[in-house]
Amino acid sequence: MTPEQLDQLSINTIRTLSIDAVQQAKSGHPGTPMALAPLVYTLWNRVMRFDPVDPIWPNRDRFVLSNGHASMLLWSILHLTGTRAVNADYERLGSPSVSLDDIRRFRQLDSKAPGHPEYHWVSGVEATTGPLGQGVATSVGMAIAQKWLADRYNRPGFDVFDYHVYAVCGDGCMMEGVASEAASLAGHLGLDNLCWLYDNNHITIEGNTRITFTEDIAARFLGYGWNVQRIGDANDVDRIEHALQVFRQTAGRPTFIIVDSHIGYGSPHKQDTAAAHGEPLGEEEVRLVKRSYGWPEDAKFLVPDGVREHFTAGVGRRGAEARARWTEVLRGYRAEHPELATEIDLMQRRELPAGWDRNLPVFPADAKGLAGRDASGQVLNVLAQNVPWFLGGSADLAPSNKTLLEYEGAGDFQADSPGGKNLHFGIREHAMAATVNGLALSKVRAFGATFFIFSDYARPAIRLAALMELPSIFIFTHDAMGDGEDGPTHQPVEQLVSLRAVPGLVTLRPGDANEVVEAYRVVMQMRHRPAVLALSRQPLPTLDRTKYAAAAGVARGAYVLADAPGGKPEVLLIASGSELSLAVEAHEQLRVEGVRSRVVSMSSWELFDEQPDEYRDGVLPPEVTARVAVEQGSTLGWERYVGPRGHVIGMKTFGASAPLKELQKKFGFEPDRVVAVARSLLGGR
Ligand SMILES: Cc1ncc(C[n+]2csc(CCOP(=O)(O)OP(=O)(O)O)c2C)c(N)n1
Ligand SMILES: [Mg+2]
Repeated sequence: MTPEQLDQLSINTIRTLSIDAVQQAKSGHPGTPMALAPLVYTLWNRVMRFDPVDPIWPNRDRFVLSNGHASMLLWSILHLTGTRAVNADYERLGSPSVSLDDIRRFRQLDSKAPGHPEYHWVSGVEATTGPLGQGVATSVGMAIAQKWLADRYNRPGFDVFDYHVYAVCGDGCMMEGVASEAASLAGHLGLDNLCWLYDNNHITIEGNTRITFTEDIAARFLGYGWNVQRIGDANDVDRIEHALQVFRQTAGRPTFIIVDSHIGYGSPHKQDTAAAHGEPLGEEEVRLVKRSYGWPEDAKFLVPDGVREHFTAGVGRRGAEARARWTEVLRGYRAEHPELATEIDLMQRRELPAGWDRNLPVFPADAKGLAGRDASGQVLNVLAQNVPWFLGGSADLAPSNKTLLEYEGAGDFQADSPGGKNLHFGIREHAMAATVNGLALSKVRAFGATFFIFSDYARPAIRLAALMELPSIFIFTHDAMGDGEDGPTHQPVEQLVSLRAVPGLVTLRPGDANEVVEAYRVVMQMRHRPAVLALSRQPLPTLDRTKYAAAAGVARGAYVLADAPGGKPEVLLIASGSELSLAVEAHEQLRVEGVRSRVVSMSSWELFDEQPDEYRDGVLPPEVTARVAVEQGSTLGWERYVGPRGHVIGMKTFGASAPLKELQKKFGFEPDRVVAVARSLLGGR
């Protein structure tokens, strides 16, 4: 066979595997894999530095399939390249990442060929995609990470990090706002290591894009400051290879390649129609398509002889050589720069360096107190110095969120200063959150910040962080009604409970400055789950820890802060965040009045729920049914802790625009109210 014939055979193998898998599953998206097989083939087999034997080799090129519905492209390529599996402990297993059997069981329970690409489930998947736009936005974080890593770790003669980031996307991704934010940011930052390949097929689910999407997308990306190229024929592999070469030679700006393609390529009745997007072609049409490819019409899941070998000779050989060279480079690097090499090792395993928590502040008791955001700012500035690869920024609210890293040398991340640790996301919360995920996927420890109310704008990526089991950190200040006069547009109500509903995500709403420190201590040690920190805008009294229990209890989600004599309470006061000191005040008042109350500081439901029964029953004794929860957020869900005889002081409406004091009065967040509720639960005592 000629090399051209082998190319074609490999491309048609991707196509027919995709077609057969969708047909067998009776669901999925055949049309786009049929159209993009030549693109993905060329990128992987001719260009990418990826070693199938070690899909987590740190300097590999990254590939993100942002149009995740075309997942069969990825399953085909991971299978044909012989990509190996890796487990959660980063051990290379040697077994295939995606077997032919997995492809036969596309979209079935436990198959390594699920409906959409899932990081952490299938080795070789760089990011979970499916919610359109998220993949491309995440790729911007990966590109930022590469720039930062190169700046910190590369040394003359030692290019430890010089990889590229590729993302394939479709009309859907390009219509989503998150992609626009991310493209704007990438253009501003001049990320010339980033290449998006846009499948310009003019088709989405409802039909031709003439009904929805008619902008001049080339002009749009030129406006963002990207280099724009166009490939007029998605089947022209040489042209594709050339465009990718131009990308690698382009300095100072990201590359956007528009690829004109035909969805359902080769299907006599479905090519160029929405019918090719999201349903099986049908047995008869499958036969006709295979005929048009010159493929045996009745063969199913056929991988012809020579195809696997062709991938081994292409991406397999190139990847192995690149990794061997890199390993050699790292060997020399380890000798000359042992400390930096150790950092790279730790980072790859998501571990922390020795002394990561030294010099964390301890705040003395102070009735006037400190705002959660201010305590957080101090902690961040310590952590970022202790953990070199810990960085992040805010969506234009750093002065308010107190997330600025101000120590000498922290610096700003910009095109001409890629070693800076302060990221400036601009007013782009959607892209910020996805970018933080991209950084976390690159093993950089990253945080993003904004007001808690705008967590709604970051939510899709927060959800994906949880699904991907990434240690992304989301810092949200102005966590309740503390910004009183701004009014209900700025006052979160349902945000806490809705984030608590995200599986795997840890939310923490610390109640004073020392709890903020402990919250960060917990968060930093989480390797595989994201965290949300909800922090106050206004000062909160710093509790006297010689009188009350130590803030280290935060690690267990909830702990007994102040107790009744002999540890025998008759009423429980449970609170988080700004309401903690309120509960303490009520407790002191009740004590004077002879009522035995206990204050439980509950900053994290998730962490508390994970404690053994014994601990939980110790904190919330089942026999004590008089319970009051106080939190400036939706009351929804608190029943599980206060029980049927308890009472929740929380929000059932939006807030209002007024000074905080008046709002506290109006909505009942005052010690007297807590005392009154406690007493009424005790039968009016
Ligand atoms: C955020 C989001 N909204 C909607 C969907 C549902 N959806 C999946 S594919 C698709 C159409 C995508 O069109 P395009 O990107 O052009 O893909 P093509 O059909 O060309 O492969 C839609 C609306 C989704 N996956 N994510
Ligand atoms: Mg399309």
